[in-house]
Amino acid sequence: MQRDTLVFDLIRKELERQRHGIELIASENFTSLQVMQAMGNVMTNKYAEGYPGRRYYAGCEIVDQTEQLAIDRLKQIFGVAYANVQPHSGAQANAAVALAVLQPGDATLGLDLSMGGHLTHGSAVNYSGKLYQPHFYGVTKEEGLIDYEMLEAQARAVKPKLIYCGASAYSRDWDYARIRKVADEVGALVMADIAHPAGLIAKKLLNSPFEHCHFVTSTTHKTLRGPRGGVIMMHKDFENPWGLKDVKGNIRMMSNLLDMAVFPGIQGGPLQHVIAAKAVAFGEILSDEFLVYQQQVQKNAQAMAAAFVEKGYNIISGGTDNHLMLIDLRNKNISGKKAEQALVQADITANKNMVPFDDKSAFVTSGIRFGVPAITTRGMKEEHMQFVVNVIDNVLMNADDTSIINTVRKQVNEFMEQFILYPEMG
Ligand code: DSN
Repeated sequence: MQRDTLVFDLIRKELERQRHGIELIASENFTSLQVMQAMGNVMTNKYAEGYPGRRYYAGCEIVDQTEQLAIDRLKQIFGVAYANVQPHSGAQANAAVALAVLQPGDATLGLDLSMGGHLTHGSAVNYSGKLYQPHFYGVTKEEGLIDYEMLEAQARAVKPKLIYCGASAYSRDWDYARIRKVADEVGALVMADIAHPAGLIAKKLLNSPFEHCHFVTSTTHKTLRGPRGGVIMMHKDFENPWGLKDVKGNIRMMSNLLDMAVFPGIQGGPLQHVIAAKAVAFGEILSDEFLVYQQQVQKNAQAMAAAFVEKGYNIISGGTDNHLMLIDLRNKNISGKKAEQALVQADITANKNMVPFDDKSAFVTSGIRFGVPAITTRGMKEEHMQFVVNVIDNVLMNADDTSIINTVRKQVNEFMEQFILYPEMG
């Protein structure tokens, strides 16, 4: 077969793009070389429907070992009794929990997407809003903090079967214990989606959801710095509250219902090459080096937030506890859309984002979200955050001036040369 130079040339160009730019999309990161190498392997050729030791195909002895290793390492990272490493993405992990827990039409309660929540927590355009009956809580207008009183009032009013917590654009920590309290009161189960802050939670730099939430889901490619994918965990297994029984008449455990929800519920053959890469990433997360990385993520986010505040930017909630911040650009007279477009011209990538109580649509938005996991992996420290904020500010304040933006792009490209990405790739 002839080498497909067309595609490999594009892959090379993407490497160059990643090398030259400042990557501030809060949900992105750069895997280690060994995580990437583990992903491109012969396990992609293997069908392995089922779970280690109980597959529907022959020849799974080796992939059983990588999947078991991934499960064991993930359990060790978070100190949990149950882990499923097969979800192809965070959205799949969340869909599996919903399938295991809910019946069509059941009420759910999650953080509103426009307030920092996630599509899979009940958005009208997602299965979670179409199959189930979604209700929402928000953040307070004054402080931009989770409105726990609203959450509690909504829970008492709508009696959800499942309460979602976790967000994709919220820079503060969560009070999981408080959510569990009201969940118990109204008979709801709680799912924490920690896709964004999972790496910080893994190293105990943020509150742990595990003892308070029945289910915890995550992606593996954000702060966890692994390959693209999802996982589901439970601190401890428990009998399903609906009395569902197996063929022997035993009440099914939630672990069994979750496994069945992933396969055969919503997925077929697991991506065993990605699971091998997850195992490698989980090994890295167990190291002390990963603690140092996460501590740096937190320090960089705080330094960046302080530099933005200094320049008069309005950060929702006033700062950050984690790896990201959401900025309301209205006092700077530029929309999120225009800011995103201007920044990308300067090789700075970030995403427009609705802010709480936004008066603009999701396509335009009043806000922009910045995250530091990727630039921290590149090797940036607190002292580099001032440069990053200066170039962003220069672009946003001169968004229509092509010549200034071109000058900033050159400064960005030159600056990034000191943070070498994948030197082994030549
Ligand atoms: N797309 C992810 C993010 O950017 O936060 C969430 O799924």
